[in-house]
Amino acid sequence: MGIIKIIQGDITKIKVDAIVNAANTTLLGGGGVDGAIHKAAGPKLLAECRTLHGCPTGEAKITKGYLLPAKHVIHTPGPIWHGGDHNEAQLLYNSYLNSLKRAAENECTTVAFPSISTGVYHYPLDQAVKIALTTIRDFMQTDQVVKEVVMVCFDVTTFEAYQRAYQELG
Ligand code: AR6
Repeated sequence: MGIIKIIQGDITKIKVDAIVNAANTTLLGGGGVDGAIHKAAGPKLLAECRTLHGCPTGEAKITKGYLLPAKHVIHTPGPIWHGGDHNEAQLLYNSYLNSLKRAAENECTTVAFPSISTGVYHYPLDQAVKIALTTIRDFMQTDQVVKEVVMVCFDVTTFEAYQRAYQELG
């Protein structure tokens, strides 16, 4: 059984086995955390991403971390919020679960996540936070590889939402 930590910070600065990127289905970069990760990792990350030929929403693909302190980047496109009746909850669950599966397959014991889909993709924060924390907790209850997951919240509103939900989780 691993531990979950919640911090406020910049995921590009975190030294873990894998950081997760809230990507889009092209895997060719964008704004937000995706842009920050590509900028910090350098152009070799984009070159490797080009070989992956995109990724469906909710799936996850792994690359090296290049100039990042993290050894790997796990890229997952979360769902775009379309009101809640377009399978968004299942797809967000899939993004967390498949990212954790990629981490475990690649012997990553420490993993850092951003708050997937709650930026440009407009997933309601309080709903996304519950899915994130329960999926991570449930995965670590049975998985033997992933020992520590850090939720890296960029802004204080996101940080407080994760802290609140974490306390409610018990
Ligand atoms: N470290 C940690 N979290 C960050 C950082 C950072 N350096 N920068 C931003 N965030 P978003 P999405 C937070 O929009 O909603 C991209 O263009 C941010 O404050 O990055 O999944 C992709 O290419 C927010 O809390 O991702 C896609 O097209 C969270 O990360 C699209 O955005 C997610 O915000 C994906 O949208």
